[in-house]
Amino acid sequence: MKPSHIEHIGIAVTNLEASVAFYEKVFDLTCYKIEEVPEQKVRTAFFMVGQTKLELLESTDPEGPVGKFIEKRGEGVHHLAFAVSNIEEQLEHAEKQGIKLIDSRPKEGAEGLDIAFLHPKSTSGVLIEICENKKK
Ligand code: CMX
Repeated sequence: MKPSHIEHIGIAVTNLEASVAFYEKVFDLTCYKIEEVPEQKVRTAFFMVGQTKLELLESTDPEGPVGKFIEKRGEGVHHLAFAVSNIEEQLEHAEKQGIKLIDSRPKEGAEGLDIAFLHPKSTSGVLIEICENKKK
């Protein structure tokens, strides 16, 4: 699998509005969108830093992935997302290489992307999302 670029960096936060204000005030960045993703049990906020996208993630359910992450580790970097082509093929390829998949098939994520996660236990401790924009 060869990603074309880092699509975004996901950061878990406890209070989305407070964190948006932090990035806007301290770094003079502009939040261009806030979107809830019910399937992932999160509300998200997006910024561009040059060509790199930051995704802030606030949990909407303590039992969701970000809720559990914050409970265990507190706020911080949550995942790295790689942009790929042919996401289904990439998942198949990763599985053949012995990578544990969290999602064996893509789901719909924020910004209309098809997304799937690889388990951090088989990726050196980093939760990796692969994603594809099929609408462009
Ligand atoms: N990064 C690195 N390690 C992580 C992690 C993360 N974000 N989240 C959990 N882990 C670690 C746990 O600490 C645990 O480690 P230890 O066993 O050493 O304590 C280990 O992974 C296993 O966790 P688990 O028992 O399998 O399961 P959890 O219930 O904690 O779930 C995970 C972990 C990654 C499977 C779950 O968070 C998941 O399915 N994530 C994918 C979906 C997601 O994260 N969605 C939110 C973002 C959506 C978006 O971007 O829109």
